[in-house]
Amino acid sequence: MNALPDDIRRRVENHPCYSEEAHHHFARMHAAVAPACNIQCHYCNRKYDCANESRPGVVSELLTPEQAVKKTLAVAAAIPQLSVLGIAGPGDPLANPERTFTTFRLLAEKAPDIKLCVSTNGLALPEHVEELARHNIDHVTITINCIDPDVGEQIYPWIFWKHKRIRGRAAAEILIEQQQKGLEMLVAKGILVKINSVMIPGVNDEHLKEVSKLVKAKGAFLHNVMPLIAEPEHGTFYGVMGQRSPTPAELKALQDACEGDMAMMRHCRQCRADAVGLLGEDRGAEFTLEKVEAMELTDEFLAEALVRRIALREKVAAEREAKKARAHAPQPLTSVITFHRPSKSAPAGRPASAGRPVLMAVAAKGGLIAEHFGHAREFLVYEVTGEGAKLVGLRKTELYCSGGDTCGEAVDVLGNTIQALAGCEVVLCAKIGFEPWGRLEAAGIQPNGEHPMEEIEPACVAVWHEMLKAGKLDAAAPERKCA
Ligand code: CLF
Ligand code: SF4
Repeated sequence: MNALPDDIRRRVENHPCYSEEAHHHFARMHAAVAPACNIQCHYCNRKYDCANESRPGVVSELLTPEQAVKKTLAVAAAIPQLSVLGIAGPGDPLANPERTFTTFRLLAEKAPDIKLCVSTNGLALPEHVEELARHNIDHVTITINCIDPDVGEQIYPWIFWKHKRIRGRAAAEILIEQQQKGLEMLVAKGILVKINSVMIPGVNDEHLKEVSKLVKAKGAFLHNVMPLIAEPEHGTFYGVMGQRSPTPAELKALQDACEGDMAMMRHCRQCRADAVGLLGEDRGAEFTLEKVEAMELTDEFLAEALVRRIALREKVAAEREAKKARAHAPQPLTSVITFHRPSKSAPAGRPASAGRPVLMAVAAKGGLIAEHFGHAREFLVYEVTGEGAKLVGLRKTELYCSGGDTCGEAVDVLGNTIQALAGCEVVLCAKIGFEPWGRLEAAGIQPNGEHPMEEIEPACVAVWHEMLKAGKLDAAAPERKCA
């Protein structure tokens, strides 16, 4: 993510979606209280539910506001990293205003330290901006996929507007107008606005560059371009029609192109509307309605939980300060790496940036290289140069190793994991077994287990310098062999 102005950085520093750094330390949960939607998107089918499916619009249980608040308090007691309650569906929160705002009001009474967040398609946004501000909602996401109705009519078959169903271009025109008006009103109120856009190849991919420029000009501070998820089994229009999703390389190219204009979010996990936990680590199954209903949450218990959350936030703040101090401390002459500064270890007469950028995949946990290769469900992808390492994406994988009896069946899953890492030249992890090491090497990806429990960015830069010294960065990135 680009550097944010200080005042905004302070407002988002504990929000796992709005701050890339925060997502290593803080958790969010979604309360699935909003069943109805006032539009139809061609990529949505809210009926489909699979516990392994991570996609907006998907939930296992719909909650009443009271149930949602009890669940949030139970989660906040068990997961002290919880800093945000978001309402993101399964329909549109502002098409269910009563349920949405009742949830926010009840939670603010019981746990005022939890930030409130809402994600909307924007159709009903202008009429609710006042109420959002009244409820102290400081973070609003609007999904904006287009600013041209000709593009919009290919994404939205209809909207429900003023008691009527409106179709085609006219529907897209109204939706776009409402989204833009809502954005302007939120910015005027000082509410932080993030824009989510779904990249749909051949439909709005090129167009999203214009969207990015316009929303930035209007005061949105962060843009999250997400890949379309479309599989026939989801039963969505795009899934059934065979509309393809973008490749990781296409997504990165578009995000890079938009980045010239505004800060880009690169760590989105495209959460379910009932997601719970750190991004990328869904713990929803621990907090089913049945389990939550059986819990007794006394005032004393909740007060102790609040103390734990505050202690954790103070600890994270102190760790971040220490990390910042380390990054700015003078480096010994023998130092091998510097982060975000030119390296003193680059060969004489050659600037540290002489080599080309390298994509490195990292099996991460809590901002460290702390995950075993075989246990990683996702890899963060960094673009690394001599000056620093920048998060540019995320690759989800099936779990390669679940231990015990399944080990013998894991070969194809490993092949899929290697496919998912396409374009990466190095994979850093805490530990890796003999077989995956060999398969990765054969596919042209260098495994590296030499930086366990180290901070990600400095370790990546150190590996980059080793590659530079070994003369591996003189030529273009090698063609990947088949996994
Ligand atoms: Fe939820 Fe969205 Fe708030 Fe986050 S999710 S309402 S801003 S608390 Fe975050 Fe999930 Fe991506 Fe959304 S990772 S899908 S951006
Ligand atoms: Fe589905 Fe959200 Fe689109 Fe409504 S706005 S149709 S819930 S993706």
